[in-house]
Amino acid sequence: MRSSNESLDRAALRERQADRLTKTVERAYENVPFYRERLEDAGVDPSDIESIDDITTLPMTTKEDFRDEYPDGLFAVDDEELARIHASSGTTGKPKIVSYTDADLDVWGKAMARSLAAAGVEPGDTVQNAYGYGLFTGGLGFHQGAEELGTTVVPTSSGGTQRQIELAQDLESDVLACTPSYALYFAETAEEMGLNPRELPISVIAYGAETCTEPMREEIEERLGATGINNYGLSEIIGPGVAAECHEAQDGLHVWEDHFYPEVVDPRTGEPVEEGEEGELVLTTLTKEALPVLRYRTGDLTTLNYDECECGRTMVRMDNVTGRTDELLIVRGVNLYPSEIEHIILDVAGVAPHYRIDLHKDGSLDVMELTIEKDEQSDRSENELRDVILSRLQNVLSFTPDDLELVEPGGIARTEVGKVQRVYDHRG
Ligand code: DLL
Repeated sequence: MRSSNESLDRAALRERQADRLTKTVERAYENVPFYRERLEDAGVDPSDIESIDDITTLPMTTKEDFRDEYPDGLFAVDDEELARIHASSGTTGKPKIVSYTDADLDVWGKAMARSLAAAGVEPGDTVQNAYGYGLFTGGLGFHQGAEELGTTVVPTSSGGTQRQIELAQDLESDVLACTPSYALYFAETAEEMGLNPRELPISVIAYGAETCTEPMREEIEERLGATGINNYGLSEIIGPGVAAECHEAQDGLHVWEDHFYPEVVDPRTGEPVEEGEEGELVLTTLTKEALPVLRYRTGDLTTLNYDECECGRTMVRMDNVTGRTDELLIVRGVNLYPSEIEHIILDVAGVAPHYRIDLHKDGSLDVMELTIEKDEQSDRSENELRDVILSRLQNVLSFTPDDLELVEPGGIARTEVGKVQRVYDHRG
């Protein structure tokens, strides 16, 4: 099930984007003092926008701007027009408050319904929604989309995993919506209950909200006997429903760019990169009323791919997020992203996709400890595993940790809800 908007020819799409961008800039200029000042400083008048390429003349918005304008300095409507508030908390400071009018909720529901349809979910299916309900956009975002598509939603929220597994069996849930780490936890819990997770009725896992590498997807698909589909989004832009993979290709996430316009820039300079190069994703809302956002620096690293997709959708695809600009670890001067380390670990037979990185100081020297869980089924010796991992890290990243610890399956603490923390930086 796909709407014609998803396969518009690109010239028509660009026209629609330009028209919507002009309206968004007008709205921001007229209703948000923050944007009026920024646009004036940049010497841009909303009437200057003639094509979508003019977007590069607009000022950028950052996480700090959300914090500085807390709670509602970026809102473009009066309180009476607001229909919902969500919030996204970071590791420091105040949460980012985001808001929606009725029309925004409608766009969100439709964008999420598109995402679920792209995953192969059909009206009449049963969607067990294990994203957290509350201020987090995951729960209610998926909920609305699943209703909009005409499925039956089971709003389990996160946690209570044994009960969730029983419900999935009894209600014959076709789809499990959750973070990738929860999908694996779900499989492990089912195994502990003496069940074979592959025999559960679930055939689609709509995962998202945190990075999931290809080997981790394979593991989720293998253990649960289901198709894993990646969903991307962020509260500042709308929540989940910004981009989603199609089940036909499972090769990049179609950005719903009639509503959210993507650019990729060099994170150091903010200048657009060449087509096909990796950089920081920058998003502009094209239809939001309550919270129009111009050129938001997401901090997420990815690549855009304009090649035709086998599914027939014309909307650009973003690659899996490979890391975050603010996740860069500089260890003894070497630049490392946790995702690069994860990629290597996941490729080694005999270890599980569970790891943690601890960073300490020894005097002025950085020290890194890497802890990895062994796989239950592995018959490789610890020494052999250690040699393979260390040599791969050295070959690929020219870096090895000071200490590598292999622990028994289940040896690394699991979170039952939310996003997993992989990096513990104790360097202060
Ligand atoms: O995580 C929205 C969401 C909910 C997306 C459910 C998908 C599914 P926030 O809490 O605001 O919103 O966090 C947004 O999470 O900037 C990324 O760094 C990360 N993120 C979200 N989806 C993915 C993904 C939701 N598929 C931040 N892959 C974003 C990698 C993701 N990272």
